[in-house]
Amino acid sequence: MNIVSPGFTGRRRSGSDLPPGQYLTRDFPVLSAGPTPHIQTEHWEFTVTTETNDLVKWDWAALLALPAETITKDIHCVTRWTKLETEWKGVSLDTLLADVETGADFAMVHSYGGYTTNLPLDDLLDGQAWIAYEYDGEPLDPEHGGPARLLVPHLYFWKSAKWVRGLVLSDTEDLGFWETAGYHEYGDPWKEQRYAGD
Ligand SMILES: Nc1nc2c(c(=O)[nH]1)N[C@H]1C(S)=C(S)[C@@H](COP(=O)(O)O)O[C@H]1N2
Ligand SMILES: [Mo]
Repeated sequence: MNIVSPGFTGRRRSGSDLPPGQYLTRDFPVLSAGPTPHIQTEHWEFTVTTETNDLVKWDWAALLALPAETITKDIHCVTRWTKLETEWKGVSLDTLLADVETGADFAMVHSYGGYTTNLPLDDLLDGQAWIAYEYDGEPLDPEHGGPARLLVPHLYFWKSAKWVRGLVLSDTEDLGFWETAGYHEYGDPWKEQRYAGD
């Protein structure tokens, strides 16, 4: 006897998976503030600059040589769509930052093309953030941030910088592209921190 009825084969999710003010989508919308940069992996590099101006760099081969994780997470865009259980492959920021000596509290994320976004360094650590280079088992599409993007799914998705090229660590908090334009400096979807002052 088949005791699994159609429609109940997956893990059941309830409405409480949805942060306030969000709706579910099955599509994967593309949201980019400018044109899609096309970065060849042979020219790609990721750099971390510390508050004392130390520089640590990885090229594409070095990134791929690091232990990768498969990550399944819900993502929440401030334009109100939420997509459940998106699957990524990438390298944890814990792995990348393990050998970086820093006492900084804040990170500015920089992308090819000039996009920036800011967040506390703690939000990049402890299994909360990755440099992702595969989506759904395929190399990440350029329009979704390929060859590699930041993935910080516990914050609104504008923090997940596409075409990521580096972090600048700092003792003081500066604001990134959307944060300067009036979006919240932190952006917790569960607290509905959409705009500055929320
Ligand atoms: N470099 C860069 N990263 C970016 C953006 C952008 O415009 N440029 N948009 C952000 C916003 S607002 C969202 S919702 C997500 C969208 O990612 P997607 O296009 O893969 O859905 O990327 C974020 N990262
Ligand atoms: Mo967004």
